[in-house]
This record gives sequence, C-alpha cells and structure tokens, in this order.
Amino acid sequence: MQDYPSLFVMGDIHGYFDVLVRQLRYAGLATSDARWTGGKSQLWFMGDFTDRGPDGVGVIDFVMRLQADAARQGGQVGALLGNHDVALLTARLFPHAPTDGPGGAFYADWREYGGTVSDIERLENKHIDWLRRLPAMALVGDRLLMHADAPYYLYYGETLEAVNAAISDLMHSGETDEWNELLGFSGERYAFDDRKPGGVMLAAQMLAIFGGKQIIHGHTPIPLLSGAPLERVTRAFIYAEGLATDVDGWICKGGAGFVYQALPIESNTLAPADARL
Ligand SMILES: [Mn+2]
Repeated sequence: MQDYPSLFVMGDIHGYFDVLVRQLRYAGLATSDARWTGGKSQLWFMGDFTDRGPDGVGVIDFVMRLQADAARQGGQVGALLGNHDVALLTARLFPHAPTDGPGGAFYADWREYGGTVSDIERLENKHIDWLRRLPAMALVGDRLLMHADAPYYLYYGETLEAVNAAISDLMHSGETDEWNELLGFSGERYAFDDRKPGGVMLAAQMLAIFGGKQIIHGHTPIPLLSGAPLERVTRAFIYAEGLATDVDGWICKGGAGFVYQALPIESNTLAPADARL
C-alpha cells in the first residue's frame, strides 16, 4: 500500500474555471495561482476542458501551468482528450469543412455542442499543440483512464499504445472525414451500465484488452447513470460490479464537482452511499 501511487482524478470541467480551482484547493493539490501542492501525487483530468462554460481557455491555461509546476516538484498532472476538446480543435482548424453533424460544418457543430466563442478567440497555438498531444487513454497503476464510457476506442487499436498513436496521428492530420468520424462516436455512452445486459462484461473486456482492474471515465454525468439527484453528487460513482467509476459531476449543469482519490481497489469497495437509489 505504501508503494501505491497517490492518484487523484477530476472529471469534465467544461469551462468552469472557478469550480476547478475551488476543488483543487479543497483537495490540497493546487493554489489559485496554479502552483502544485500535491507533492509526489498524480492528478489526471478526464478531458472536456472547454465548451458550455465561460472560460475553457482559462481552464486549459491553468492545467498547463499546473502540469509544469507539478513536474518540477516530482508530481504529475495528466490530461486526457475529450470529445469537446476535439470539437474545439475542428472548429478552429477546419471551421467550414462539411460534416454530418447538427450544424453541417465543424464550426457550426461546435456551437451546437455548446462552444464558447470567446474560447476560440483566445485559443493560441500553444493551447492547440497541447490539446493535440493529449492521450485518449492512460493506464495508471491498476486504473484504466478514458474520457468516455464507450467502446469506440477499440476502433482505433487493440492496445492502449496503438489507440493513442492512432488518435495522435489523427489529431495531427487534415483528414476531416476522420475527425468527423471521431466526433460521431462522441454520442456513445452508457457502455458499462449494469442495468443493461452486457454492461459489466464490456467493462471486463475493455480491462482485459487495455489493462487495469478498474475503468475511470468522465463524459456521462453521474445522475444519468446513478439516478441520484445532482445536488447529492459529491463523489465518484462506482458501478459495473466495481469495474467502472464515473467522475463526471455535471459541473456544467451546476454540480459542485469533486476530486476523486483512487485508493487501492481492495479498499475501494462499494459503500452504501454508492448504491443506486
Ligand atoms: Mn465528453
């Protein structure tokens, strides 16, 4: 247990800079000016930094600075690529390219998905480069981190390294049909939902393929999976017989947000508060 990496996870921020800073300060991981106070811990963000909320670029800037400061102090801040991060990139890089999305072109689609105009105006090359390099998946200790509770990762490869390489290639390409295809997958969710047949098995299969003993994901707001009212969502939701953990506190809908500490799995058993209502 001493050797277990101290892993903290935060779900979809969606431009709510104040919630991000408040929760990181509360968890003892950062100051309001993006200095790392987490020591040797690791903190991972599940992607979807922008859209819906007012200050997505402020969120990206803060995470970039925190990442640099944590590295200087022996800690680590990691971040995954979320579908809204992909949508923002398409709106900036190929605004008029046609899509089969709701707006018919990438910029119009991004606005439909909740894109914040001031974000795209403030998006600099350093932010674009940073977003393009984000991994789609990560394995930290025995936790498999992925943005979405969806199986489409398998479309891009059969190992974690292959998926990340394929999506990184795509993020650096001008193949707009392929960007459009990736965004098309973003509506997929509920893949590991244990209320439907096959949910637990799919979670187990993803772990068998990509590694780890438990999936941690964002993307799907916890109330939609757990049935809990939003005002009571103050912690992660562990489900699929313990094989999956949702950390999306629906901040963009007014959720208070939280930082989830992923303790060793054997001590992370289902508490009564995690049970479905
Ligand atoms: Mn998402």
